[in-house]
Amino acid sequence: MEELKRAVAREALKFIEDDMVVGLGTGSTTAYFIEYLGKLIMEGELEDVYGVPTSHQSRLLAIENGIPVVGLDEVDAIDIAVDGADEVDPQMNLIKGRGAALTMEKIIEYRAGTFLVLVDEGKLVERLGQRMPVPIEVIPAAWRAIAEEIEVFNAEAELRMASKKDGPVVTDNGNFILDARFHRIDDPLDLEIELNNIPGVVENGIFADIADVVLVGTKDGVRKME
Ligand code: ABF
Repeated sequence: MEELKRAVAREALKFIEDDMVVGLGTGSTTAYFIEYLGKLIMEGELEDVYGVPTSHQSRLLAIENGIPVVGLDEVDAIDIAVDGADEVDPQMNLIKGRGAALTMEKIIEYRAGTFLVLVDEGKLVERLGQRMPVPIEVIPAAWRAIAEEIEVFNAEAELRMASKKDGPVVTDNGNFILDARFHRIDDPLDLEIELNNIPGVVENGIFADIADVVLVGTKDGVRKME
């Protein structure tokens, strides 16, 4: 599994050129990409490449690996964003957010000229929601009200806990995460919009129709969906 992640991360480097501003995703697959990208920059193979991190985690990792980082408000545009996903359907709609960084990820990836997704073949599904719940970032005070409201969508939502002792997971933005299991997601784009219409919802982990290229690590090599 780790080898598949490394293989897609290596393949992703082919998309990066001098003078690019690169959105840096979160998670274990992207961590390899950040490591390899840092190496190319440090060795002088790539020049004037800047990273825009999607989380504290990816920011620290980028700094550690020698990638100059800038904030979203310091750049005119993002050329490419590279990130993992939890599920990918045949139309390249995604579920993301296991790392609780979905809001910043969506802000950056939506704005990127190219959004490149890195997954292993175990993430491919026929229909979104088949295996993974949809993470929803919510204003803390509203978590219970929103969890109840989500039932209207024929789903059950659970507050994500760090542990019993440490309490709920708190995002980089100071919010909570609800994990919502939907019995069936027929129209990802429609559900993405509907969920964001609930007051108190900051963002949800359905990324419908924004991926441009998906690199899939398989035992027989890296496959490209676009
Ligand atoms: C982040 O990392 C998330 O949006 C997604 O949930 C997760 C994928 O992580 P991994 O590559 O470790 O499976 O991008």
